[in-house]
Amino acid sequence: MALEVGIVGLPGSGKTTLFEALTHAPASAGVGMAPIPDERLDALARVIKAKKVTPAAIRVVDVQGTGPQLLGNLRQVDALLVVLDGFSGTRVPADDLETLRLELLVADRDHVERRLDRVTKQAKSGELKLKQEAAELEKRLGIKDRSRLNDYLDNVREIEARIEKGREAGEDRTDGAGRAHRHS
Ligand SMILES: Nc1nc2c(ncn2[C@@H]2O[C@H](COP(=O)(O)OP(=O)(O)OP(=O)(O)O)[C@@H](O)[C@H]2O)c(=O)[nH]1
Ligand SMILES: [Mg+2]
Repeated sequence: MALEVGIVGLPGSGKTTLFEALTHAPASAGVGMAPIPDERLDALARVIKAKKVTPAAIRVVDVQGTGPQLLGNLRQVDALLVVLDGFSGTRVPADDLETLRLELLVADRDHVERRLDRVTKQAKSGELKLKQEAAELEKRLGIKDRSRLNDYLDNVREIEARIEKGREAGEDRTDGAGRAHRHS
């Protein structure tokens, strides 16, 4: 089974463009193989006069969606390849990376919470293994996330403040009808 890499990134960051460049598969495929260049292979093929040369390949997935939905589509891949928009001049790539990390974090939390919910119900049967799993999940949610959750909340507040500021700036540029221009 080939190594599988999932391409992730914010909407419009260039995921599909990279997917097509790597796999030469159409965007509609969503999954493709990216051959791994290896000059030794060509040299070997010449020596043994191989009729068919099959390079090793990585399976590449153009992952759709963001948020919890994103994580569901990601769970089976071996590695993530993050694409950030550094070409348009309209984004701050470091900020986009932070946003993406937060989305993954929140999606992870949701996943653990849902699993905990289920296991807690099942653990009422008294099965030790399930009780242990529930305790483990609780620990992860509580300890591992509490400090991160504060970071997350700080970030949310900061983003909200930034949006609010942008809105105020936008309201200065109203048209004749008094509507604010939208910048998208
Ligand atoms: N100049 C430039 N344009 C790019 C680059 N990568 C992507 N684009 C353009 O940016 C736009 C969005 O690229 P996509 O590859 O569709 O982005 P995406 O992340 O797949 O978008 P969604 O699937 O909608 O989230 C397209 O018009 C691309 O042609 C790049 O490296 N340089
Ligand atoms: Mg795309």
